[in-house]
Amino acid sequence: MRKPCLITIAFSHYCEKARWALDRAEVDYVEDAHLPLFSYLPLMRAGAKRTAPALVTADRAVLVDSTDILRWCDEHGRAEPLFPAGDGDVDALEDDFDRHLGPATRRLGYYYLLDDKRATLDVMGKHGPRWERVLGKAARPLAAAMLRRRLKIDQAGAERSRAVIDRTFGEIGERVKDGRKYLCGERFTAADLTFASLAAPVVLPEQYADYLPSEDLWPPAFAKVADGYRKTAAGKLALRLYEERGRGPRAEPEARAC
Ligand SMILES: N[C@@H](CCC(=O)N[C@@H](CS)C(=O)NCC(=O)O)C(=O)O
Repeated sequence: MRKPCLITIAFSHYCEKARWALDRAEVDYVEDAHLPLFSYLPLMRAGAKRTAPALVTADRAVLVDSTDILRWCDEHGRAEPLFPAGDGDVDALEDDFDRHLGPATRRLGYYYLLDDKRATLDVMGKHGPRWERVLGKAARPLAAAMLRRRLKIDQAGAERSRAVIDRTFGEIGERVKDGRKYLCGERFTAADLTFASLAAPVVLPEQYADYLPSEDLWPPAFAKVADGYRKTAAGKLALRLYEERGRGPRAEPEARAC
């Protein structure tokens, strides 16, 4: 029987969200990791959409959205459900993070990193098939220009994204003021997992380091922004959730094309 296969852009925070859920649910899966843009071909071949992650299950069903993968983990995995029955708050928060926080942290991360050749090359060199890394490095300026256009990565976009992140972090700070352990009470849910993984590009958890440039290559302006977010109540929550997850730099998954 084939193992479920997760097609990813290795460092994407939406892919991190899916990986976290699969790991937590103790699903025995393989990861087919790619660089941005190079991910289109394997996704298309699998019958997915153009965005990663996509999960190809053992019976060849194709899940094309990270939230669907979390729900699949609830049905097929071994962990406590991420979406407890009847808790609409979890669904609403998860959806809000997906729609607003995720695009905002991605844009801000790219805004600081894409201009920095050494940091970008460092990230690109860590995962994915060798040929993609070689070609990706050669085509870096072109790929960066395409990403900038597609994701509207410019100063105005970065400012809009900062406003979204500030608003979300502010709301979370308010929510956890009462001392609750997790976003929806005393139990870890999809809201927590989604918040922490989608916040990762701006709080830079140690456990996500394998997908980030080495710390000595962080552009100073980016390090400063991240430092500010890490000090907020929401930033502290994201870092604590990562600590609880307890995964150090991840052992290279059993890489395979799906
Ligand atoms: N709603 C989707 C969003 C996934 C997403 O935006 N993935 C990005 C990587 S962070 C992607 O594959 N982008 C490629 C593209 O849009 O062309 C999910 O939750 O899975």
